[in-house]
Amino acid sequence: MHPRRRTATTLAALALAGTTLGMYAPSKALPPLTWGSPTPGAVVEHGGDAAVRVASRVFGHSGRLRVVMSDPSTTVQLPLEWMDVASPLDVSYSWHPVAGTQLRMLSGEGRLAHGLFAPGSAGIWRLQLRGSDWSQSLENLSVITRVPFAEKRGGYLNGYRIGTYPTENAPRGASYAPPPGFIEVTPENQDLAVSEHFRLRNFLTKDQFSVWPKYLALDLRLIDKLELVIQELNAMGIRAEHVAVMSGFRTPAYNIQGVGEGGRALLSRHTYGDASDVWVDNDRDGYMDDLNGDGRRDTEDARVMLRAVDRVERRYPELTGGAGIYRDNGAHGPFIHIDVRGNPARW
Ligand SMILES: [Ca+2]
Ligand SMILES: [Ca+2]
Repeated sequence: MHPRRRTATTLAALALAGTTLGMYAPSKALPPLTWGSPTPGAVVEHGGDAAVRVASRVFGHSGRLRVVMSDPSTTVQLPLEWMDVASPLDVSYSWHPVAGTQLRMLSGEGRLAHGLFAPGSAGIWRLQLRGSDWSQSLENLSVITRVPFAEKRGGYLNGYRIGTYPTENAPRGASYAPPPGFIEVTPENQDLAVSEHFRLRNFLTKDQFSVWPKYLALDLRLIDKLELVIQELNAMGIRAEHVAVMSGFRTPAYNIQGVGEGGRALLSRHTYGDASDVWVDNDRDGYMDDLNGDGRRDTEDARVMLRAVDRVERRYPELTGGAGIYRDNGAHGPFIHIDVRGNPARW
């Protein structure tokens, strides 16, 4: 037995030298590797002692994210902190499908010394790590491998209508370039928690109700921001336990139905999976709650949420985006649009 000790090493330093690491997604600008305090719930036990834990920043600024996004067969952005492991390079890993994911191939394992690579097919996975005399499953975090955007054919992906992005032939890297891929959502995995308060199905386009699987573009920065808004509201003394999502991801095919007369933008952030129309709905009656306590439920309550958005953006400029107040009409109650487009916009 090796003596118990704490090695301040990471998978990043050991196996992913030279690659960028950070929260959300590989394509984003990333902060330097830091040692944050552990997020409650982030430590995973194995027989009483955790051998490894996921770096707290994986759980977002809010500490409430529960998934990591990746693409098949690519390096997973998952910095690990070793607690009591003499030589993490000897650790092997395996991916275990969860929530209805089909195991389509046998590429779901490897050695960390070669890097941590995502499974070769789309799905939702749990990571298990194994040393010479221990193993540990990361139960509180799922890794989602997306279906690559290139698998969309003629506006459809596996029978699900997505439509066409106006920028599909534009240069890559632009903020309005198409999303890198789509989450495959099935009846079995639609309730997967992407964070403490939100599930995959909350963000699905509201059409093609009988078509499965469905496909979803989702930017985890949006989820992190929504969780931070909930935290900020509670810090302001306004109870926020449940936030209803009226609209999250909208396929281009669905979105274009409301362009012009419907007031939607052709390049709506909703089609990129980084926008949402939401309200606080603690009583779950489908209508904005009275957040300012004036006995009415109207745009003033949405403005309370806007104040929380402003405060979140001041603290985390990288989550800056659009926010707009909408009044009730015959089809919906008052709500606020929140996105993470990268530049400030208010309406
Ligand atoms: Ca309500
Ligand atoms: Ca009110």
